[in-house]
Amino acid sequence: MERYYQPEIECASREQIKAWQDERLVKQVRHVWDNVPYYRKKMEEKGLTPDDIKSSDDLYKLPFVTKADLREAYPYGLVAKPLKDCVRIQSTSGTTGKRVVAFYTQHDIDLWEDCCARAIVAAGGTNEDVCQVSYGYGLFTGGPGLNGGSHKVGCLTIPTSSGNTERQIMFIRDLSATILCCTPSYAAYLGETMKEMSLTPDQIPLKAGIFGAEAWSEEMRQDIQNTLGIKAYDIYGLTELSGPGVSFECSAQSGMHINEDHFIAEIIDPDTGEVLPEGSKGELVFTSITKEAFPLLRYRTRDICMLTREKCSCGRTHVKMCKPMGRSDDMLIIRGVNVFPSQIETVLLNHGYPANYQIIVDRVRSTDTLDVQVEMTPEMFTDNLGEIDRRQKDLVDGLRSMLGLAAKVTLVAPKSIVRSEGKAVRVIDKRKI
Ligand code: DLL
Repeated sequence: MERYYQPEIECASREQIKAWQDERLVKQVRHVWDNVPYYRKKMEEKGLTPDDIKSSDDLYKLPFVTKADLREAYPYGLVAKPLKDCVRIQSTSGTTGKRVVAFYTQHDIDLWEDCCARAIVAAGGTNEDVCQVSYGYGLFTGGPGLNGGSHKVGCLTIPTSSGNTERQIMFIRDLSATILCCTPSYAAYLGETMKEMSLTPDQIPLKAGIFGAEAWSEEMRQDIQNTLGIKAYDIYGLTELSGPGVSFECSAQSGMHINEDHFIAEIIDPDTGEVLPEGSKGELVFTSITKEAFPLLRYRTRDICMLTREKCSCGRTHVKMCKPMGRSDDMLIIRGVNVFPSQIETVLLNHGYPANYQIIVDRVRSTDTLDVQVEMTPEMFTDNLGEIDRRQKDLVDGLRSMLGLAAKVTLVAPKSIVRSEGKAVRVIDKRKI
C-alpha cells in the first residue's frame, strides 16, 4: 500500500492545490516587493505592481530571474528577511563562476525537510528504516536536506557523507542500512565495489535508494537496481530553491511529483521565454511560494524537461516532471548538432557498458571532435584487438544513429576512469579553454 508523509497535501484536489498557489503567490509577490529592492526594480521596469498579480494565472507577467541575476546580487542582494531571522546558508559548487548562496530561515529549513521526508516515505521509508545519507554534507544541499528528511520520518540516520567507500559498505552491512541516499554515479560505484567483494544482491540489506543531483538514464536505473537488489528512486532539486526534494519519484517510478504547495512549475521556450502548453518540452522555471529568506520568482533552471498532469497510480495529485533531459547550458553543440550527454549514456548502457564514461570534446583544425571514452566491464576485458575494434565500431554505429554524428570511441580498461563520490564529471570540453 502506498504511504504518504503528508497525505492531505500530497493527495489534495487540483482545486485545493490551485487555491494554495493563488494565495501564496500573491503573498510572496508582496513580500519581495516590500523587502527586496532588486525585485521591486525588475517589476517596475515591466510596469508591474503587486496589485497586478491576483492569482497564479498572472504568473506569466512577472520577469524571469536567472543565475546571472543571482550572481549579480551576490551575496545579500536577494535576501528577503533580516539576517537576524536567517539561520543557514547553502551554496552551489560554483564551477562556472561565482558561487550561488541561498539563505534559509528556520521555517524554510523545516519545509525543505518536509519535502525530503515526502521523498523518503514515497520510496517506502518508515521509522523502522535505517537510512544512510552518502550525499556530501556541508555547503552542498544533498546531505543536510536528506538528513533532515530522514529525521522527520524517524529513520535511524547514518550521516556518512560522501567518500570512503569501504566505510560506506561496512556501515551498510553492519548496521543493516535499508535506504541509501547518494548520487546515482556513486550508487553505481558502490554496487560495482560490492560486486567485486562477491556480495550478491540478497546479501545487501538495502531495499531502496534515493538518487539525484545529476542526470541518470533508465538504463542506469536498471543496472543499479540489479546490482544492489533495490528499487531506485529519482529525486530532483536545486540549491537556489532549497535543495533536494523540489520533486521526487513515487512507486510508479515514472517521473517526479513536484511539491506544488511550495513550488509553481512552468515550461518555457528557452529562446523566446514564452510559456509552453502542458506536455511540451522546454526549460523548467520555478517560483518558490513559501520560501521566506530567499524567495525566487520565475527562476530559470536551464533544465530541459516536460510536465504531465496525467493521473498517477500512487494517488498523488501533484504534477510530475520527467527526468531532466539535459540542461540548455550543458547541451553540447558539435559540428552544429545538439548533443546531450544523456543521449550518449543511453547508447552505452543499451550496448551493455557500465555508466563509466567520459566525453571529450575538442576542436582540431576548426573542426569539432567528439571522443567518447568508455570502460569495458571485467567480463568484456580482452587483449584481442580485433574484438576491441569490433566493439568500438558497434558503439560508433549506435552513436551515429542516436546523434546523427560521427564520434570516436575508445574502449578503456575497467576502473580506469576516475570515480566520483558526488556528481560525476562526464564532459571535458577543451574548446572553451
Ligand atoms: O543537486 C540538489 C540535489 C541534491 C538534488 C541531492 C537531488 C539530490 P545543485 O547542486 O544546485 O543542487 O544542482 C542543481 O542539478 O538544476 C539539475 O541540473 C541537476 N539535478 C539535480 N537533481 C537532478 C536529477 C542539487 N534528479 C542541478 N536529475 C539541477 C537530473 C538533476 N539532474
